[in-house]
Amino acid sequence: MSEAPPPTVLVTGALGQIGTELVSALRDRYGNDSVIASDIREIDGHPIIKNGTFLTADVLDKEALEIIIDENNVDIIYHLAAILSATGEKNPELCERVNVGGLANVLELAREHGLRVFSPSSIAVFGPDCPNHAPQLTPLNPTTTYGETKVSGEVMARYYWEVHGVDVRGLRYPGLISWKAPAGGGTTDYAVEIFHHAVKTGKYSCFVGPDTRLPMMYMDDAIRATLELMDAPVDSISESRAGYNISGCSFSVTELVAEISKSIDQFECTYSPDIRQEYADSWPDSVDDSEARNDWGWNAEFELEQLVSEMLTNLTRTREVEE
Ligand code: NAD
Ligand code: AKB
Repeated sequence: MSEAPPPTVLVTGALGQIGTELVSALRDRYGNDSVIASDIREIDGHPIIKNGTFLTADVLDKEALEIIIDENNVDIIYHLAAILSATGEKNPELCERVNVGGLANVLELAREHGLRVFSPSSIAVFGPDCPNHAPQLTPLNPTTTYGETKVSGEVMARYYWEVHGVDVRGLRYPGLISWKAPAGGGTTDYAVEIFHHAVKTGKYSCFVGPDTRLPMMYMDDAIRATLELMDAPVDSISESRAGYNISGCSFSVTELVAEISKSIDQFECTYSPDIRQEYADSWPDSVDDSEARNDWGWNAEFELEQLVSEMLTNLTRTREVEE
């Protein structure tokens, strides 16, 4: 018997922090021709544009998305296009429009064309009334517009599953740490920027205070979680399908600095908290991911020590190549 052909996948927001790595992983798995990357912007020389099909598309333009879906017989959408917390709080109207309006277009197209969807949520769904170790099921009262859009996204996704049978799944990603692409306008960006500054100058001025502790995850774990969730049999997926908690590690800035300092002598971190401190303070310290573990076998691999080692090794190597 011949093997089934690979699905055709469309990734929106593909040039962002997650898309840069998720598109590569999907192309490794399904082949370059089966994965269409799209974004509202183009970046000259970006590996995702060089290595496969790339189309510019605004997720607010439903007709343009529909043409891409029709012309390419798309089966699955990984919908990453969004405005993150720090940029979103500066322009809440845009954040609402892109995050909620963009997802509405994707879900409606998925219903009309029988597609599966991955739609990321975030730890930003939680608010100050959530316990420090965030349970899967807890009242969701975020203080940021970004967080509200993520709660709306989970509600919309569940509705499309329950009412229209659209197989849409999502993860409440923690702050993601990676070295291949810059972080895109979020509150947790300090935990990425700190590595670039440590390698380049040995100094970093952090925009949240030393005791700030948040749930974080190395990108390799996040990509694996995404693929594992989408691979899981539909009957293993519970009512948390639109926003599974997943835990990687949890650390304070002081702990992160101490770990970096083990490799970079004299590394100096100073603190100049800004408005992003408030957003960080409204989010939990860590998350309980027992439901993801039980339903589809989730298990993180990267703790703080290994994460720091990977980041410093890779950033030092790419810096040496660039010089
Ligand atoms: P990012 O900001 O790095 O990338 C988002 C991409 O979306 C950008 O390339 C941007 O050009 C594109 N985009 C913005 N508006 C668009 C539009 N109207 N049409 C098409 N493309 C548009 O974000 P990311 O970190 O890759 O995040 C992807 C998803 O994961 C988002 O839903 C985000 O909320 C979620 N998430 C990310 C993190 C994290 O730490 N990176 C954590 C939790 C959740
Ligand atoms: C942000 O800080 O906005 C994102 C997120 C946690 O959703 N990294």
